[in-house]
Amino acid sequence: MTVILIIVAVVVVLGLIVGFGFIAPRNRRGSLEPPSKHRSLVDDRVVPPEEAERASLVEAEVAADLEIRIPVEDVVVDAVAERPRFRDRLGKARAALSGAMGSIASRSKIDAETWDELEEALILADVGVGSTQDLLDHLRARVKADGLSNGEELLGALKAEMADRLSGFDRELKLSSESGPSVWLFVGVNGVGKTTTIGKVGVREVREGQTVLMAAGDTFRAAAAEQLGMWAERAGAEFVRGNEGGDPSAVIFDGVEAASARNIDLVLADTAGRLHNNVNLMEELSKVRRVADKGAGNVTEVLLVIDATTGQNGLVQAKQFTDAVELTGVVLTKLDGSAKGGIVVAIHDQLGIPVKLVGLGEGAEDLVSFDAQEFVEALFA
Ligand SMILES: Nc1nc2c(ncn2[C@@H]2O[C@H](COP(=O)(O)OP(=O)(O)O)[C@@H](O)[C@H]2O)c(=O)[nH]1
Ligand SMILES: [Mg+2]
Repeated sequence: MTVILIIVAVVVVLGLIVGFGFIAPRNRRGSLEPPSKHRSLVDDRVVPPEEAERASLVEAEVAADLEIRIPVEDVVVDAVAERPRFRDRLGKARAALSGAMGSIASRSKIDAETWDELEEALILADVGVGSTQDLLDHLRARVKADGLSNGEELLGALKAEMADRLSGFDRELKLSSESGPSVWLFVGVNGVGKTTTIGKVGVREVREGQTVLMAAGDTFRAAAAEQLGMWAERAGAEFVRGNEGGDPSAVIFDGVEAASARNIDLVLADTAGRLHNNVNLMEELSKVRRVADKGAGNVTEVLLVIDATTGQNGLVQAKQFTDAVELTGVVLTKLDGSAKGGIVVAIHDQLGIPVKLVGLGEGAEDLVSFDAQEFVEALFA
């Protein structure tokens, strides 16, 4: 009896040891999971205590397990609606043009009045005086050469000419082929939609398999960094911020270094549209551009964000920014609003820079790559 009891006791003890042996490593792996989807990677000098503590936790975790895991499968926006199409969102722009265009289309001959009406419609559609004159000169030549004789043919030629002026641009967003993270810098005046666009781009790039870090280079207000932090969380991107009023170049430099140390593919850098002191915004931006390229990263895109509803004013701003930083493309936001759309033609014509992305709303999905043909069709159809 005693022998049987001893055997049973030994079996139970062995069973416990074996069972524990299996469970323990599983627990250890579990403890390597990120504490949160969203991690702050800045050093202690620039973050509040609880964030610094979280950052140091992350540092320890990263040191123990160098692979950064971004929880793409948990991204909230994964399950949301389809991408919008120009046609569905350009209703207001189309309405602005359709009255005049309908009247021109119904004309049985092309006379001085037809030309006046067309000129007025293009100016009202925000094409701008310079580009409108240019378009009209071209159309006059076409009418003569091709013997166009009525309003409908004239509109056909206008559509073709607009599409032609928008074609032949490289609208691809570039990633660096060299080692180190690619940096996409977003510039533009206050309120145009820089931070929102970075959020949308981040969501899109993470979904396409890139690892992304967002750097809060708009240090003008703490709320700006918080807004970007929320987008980083939503996208499943890393996030670096600095102190309110801090040096934007330093924040972006830190972001690039953090991304490089962690093998992150892409840094999306936000910038301010205004400044605390009297330092010239354009000087600040050209410094940001230089510094962003200095470390381990490569700046492959400098995108000017323009609010389409500001019409020709957007073009004036664009010229100032072009002088300060070499722009690689334009993001045209709020084309879903009261924008007239003609600004797209003016940007390509006057600046020679392609519109690469278009904002068609405030949501994560409301960002589309620009398609010239689709745009012209949506504007007139
Ligand atoms: N309708 C619409 N609103 C937008 C779009 N992009 C941004 N916004 C809104 O514009 C406002 C300013 O955007 P924000 O990203 O903070 O501008 P920032 O100051 O340039 O960073 C916010 O209310 C955004 O939701 C867009 O494409 N369409
Ligand atoms: Mg902002």
